Amino acid sequence: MSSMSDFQLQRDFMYLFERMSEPLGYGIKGSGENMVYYRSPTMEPAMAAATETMMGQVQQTINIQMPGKMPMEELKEISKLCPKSGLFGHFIPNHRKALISLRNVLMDQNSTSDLFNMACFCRDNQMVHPLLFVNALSSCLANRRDTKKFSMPAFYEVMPEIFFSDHIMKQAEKMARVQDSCKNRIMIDRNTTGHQNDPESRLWYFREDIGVNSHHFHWHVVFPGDYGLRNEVKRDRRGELFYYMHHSMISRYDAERLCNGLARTKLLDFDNLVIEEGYFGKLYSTNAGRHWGTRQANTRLVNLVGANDELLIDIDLKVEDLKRWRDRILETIDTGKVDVGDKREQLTEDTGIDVLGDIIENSQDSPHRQYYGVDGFHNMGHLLIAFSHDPTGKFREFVGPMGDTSTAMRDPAFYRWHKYLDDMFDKYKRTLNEYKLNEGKWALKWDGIKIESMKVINSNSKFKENELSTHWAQSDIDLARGLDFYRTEARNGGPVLATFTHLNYDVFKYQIQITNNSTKPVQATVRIFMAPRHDEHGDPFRLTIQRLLYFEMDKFGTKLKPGNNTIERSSLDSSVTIQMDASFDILEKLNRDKQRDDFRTGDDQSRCGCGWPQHLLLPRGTPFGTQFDLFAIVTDWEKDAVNSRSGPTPLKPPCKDALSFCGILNEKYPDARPMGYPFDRRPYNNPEMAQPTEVRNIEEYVKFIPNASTTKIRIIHEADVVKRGKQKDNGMGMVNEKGEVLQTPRCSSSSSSSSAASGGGMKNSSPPPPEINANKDNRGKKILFIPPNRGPPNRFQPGQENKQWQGPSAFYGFRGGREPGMDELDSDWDYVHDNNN
Ligand SMILES: [Cu+2]
Repeated sequence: MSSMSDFQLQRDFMYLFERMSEPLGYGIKGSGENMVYYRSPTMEPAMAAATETMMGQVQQTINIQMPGKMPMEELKEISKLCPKSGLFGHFIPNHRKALISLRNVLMDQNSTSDLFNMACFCRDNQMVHPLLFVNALSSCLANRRDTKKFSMPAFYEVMPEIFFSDHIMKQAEKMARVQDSCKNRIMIDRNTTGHQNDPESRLWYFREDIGVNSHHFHWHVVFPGDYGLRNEVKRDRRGELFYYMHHSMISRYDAERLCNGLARTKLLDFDNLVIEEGYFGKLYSTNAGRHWGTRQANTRLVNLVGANDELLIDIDLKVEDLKRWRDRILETIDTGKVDVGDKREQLTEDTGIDVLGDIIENSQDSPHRQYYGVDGFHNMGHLLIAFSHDPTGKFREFVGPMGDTSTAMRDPAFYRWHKYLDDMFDKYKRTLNEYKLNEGKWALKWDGIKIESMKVINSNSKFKENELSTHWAQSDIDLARGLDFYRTEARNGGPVLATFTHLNYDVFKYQIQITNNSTKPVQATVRIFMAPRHDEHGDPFRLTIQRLLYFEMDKFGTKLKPGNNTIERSSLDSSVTIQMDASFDILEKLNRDKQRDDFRTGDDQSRCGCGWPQHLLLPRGTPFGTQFDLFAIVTDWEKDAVNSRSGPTPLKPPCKDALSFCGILNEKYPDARPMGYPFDRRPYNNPEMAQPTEVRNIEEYVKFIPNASTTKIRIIHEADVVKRGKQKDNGMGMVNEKGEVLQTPRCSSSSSSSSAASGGGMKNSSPPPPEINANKDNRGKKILFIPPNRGPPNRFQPGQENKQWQGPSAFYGFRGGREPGMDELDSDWDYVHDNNN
């Protein structure tokens, strides 16, 4: 039982993620009216006194108690396994052990307040690595029942140095020392990790997207490979989700590659073991005082034999081990028999993929961990690449980005490795019978239901039907929450804003006409996928190949009345995406509402942040348009429904996760069909052919399935950047409609026309603000902030009570509309598309 109110839960735990290297009692956490002071029993008197001087501003004090039982033995062991002075890597076996151990310490706490006190104690302990702590506590909060209403602040604000390169972080540190009114927005340049002439570096915006990387981090936090047995319920179908979530990343990445004129990802070549792509991430760990490892192009993967290095302790990983585990997994796939220790068991059609996912990741649910790879085939592949720059520890180099879930997707090698794993999963899927038109458990046809037509309508009215569009957009992030020890008196705790560029798309809606020829209303599930139509040579894909490139766009429930039905659904409601993670700032605003009106806090006010980033729902496309095949199939919800507590009218899940990739905490996965249905298996044979012949393409596929449909669409990429159109001074300078800076930030309320770059007009002795990068896009135009995916002008904004538009959604119904609190944040902003250049 939780003794904390929702408000208190959010407030007390949220700031444990702010400025991770500072002790809790040092200074003040939070901002504005949310400022809090953590009063710690172990605080040194001098530090406490220094903090007391700032106490005047603080309205709330949180008292920390010493935990009843100190976990000293565990912490000693943890610090041996994962020294605080190094880097933390999720895939390093010792670090995993440390993570399990710390997570167990936290999960074992009986009450929420015990958990709080223990978390505070561990956080400030000299033996606990900050990133290890973030991993353990967020995983604990995501999985405990009593903390399910807690919303995790955006991970890129908690640990910005994992998302932004060293020179940006250096600028931020300088800016943090400057008085608030004199701060400049830091412009984060695009693509700092590769030369524009290197074709592979075209994909920087995908691989280094903060949403992509925090999605991957978050997924592994929500689905830890080792979850212990304490206080929690096994996540339903987690092995299958491991397969499906990673498979989706690969198909999504391949779509992006094709749009950029690149061939689909090649899988890791196990024979010569050379990684063609190098990677220099420029990520710096303040904690370790070192950079993450880098890798030259054409690096050969060799045995890791760790010397007595602080990181390589106990790593003894041979290439031949990896090959042996691979062979055992492939043999399991070929024979359909899985080794469970003393005997072999048949893989079944229902659970085979789940077991295989557990085996390949080597999660706690693997039927035989020792046999299929002690520390995990998948994990060890990550590690082999992550240490390939210094495999014997000769140069005392640290782990590369492939060693941690929060950084791995930046590295092109990630996709090679996961393509290899995905190919193994597909080998298994190919051993299964194809879905038939009429027979079998998951037959494709649904008699009496017919999709008459399907189209997409772009909210940007300059585009035609079935034309979708993408563009660059810019968003702001507050780096100050992750900057330790840079709080000066002058700074007074204000934000250090940085602007980054990311891909975005114009919101669109699907419009699907469905006839129900029966006499009764029925419940249906609508599944929508998309795939590129042409391969890298410009030839149309055959469906046997293209099926692997279909990525899920949405999946939702709806009711079909007898006769004609028009289903409309916004792209913002997608079951695979979430909006940008909630920043500290947004969470503070939401939490203030909770404090004011405790009764209003429903489940839907909290969010977990697991899901593909909404702004990357669509691949980039090309200026002339890239063709994609959009596909929808309507299936019988009576059969899809899962026999769980949810029942036909599901309970609201505890947070707005992307259900397709994240499921629901403590519930069964809300769709009984295999994940990726129907493209996870070979296509059926064309009934019109005398010889068994698979249908050739998607048009032929839907021809025999009246309840499915396909439409050719184009994705057009506009090189314009969406920018703000209204004059507004938010203390960060004033801009006109063209986005030109009219007025630089005011310094100490003196001359308002002083130049920020020269630092003129400042009365105090703060250092002048550092040189800011040219804040221009490649056309030399000033580009400005919009909140992700909340503009451009949207003709059919969900949430505006247009019921027709929101679409019925009995199944995923709670996803309708936007997050609470977002509307008010939006109201200050206008959005324009600049088309005049
Ligand atoms: Cu992963």
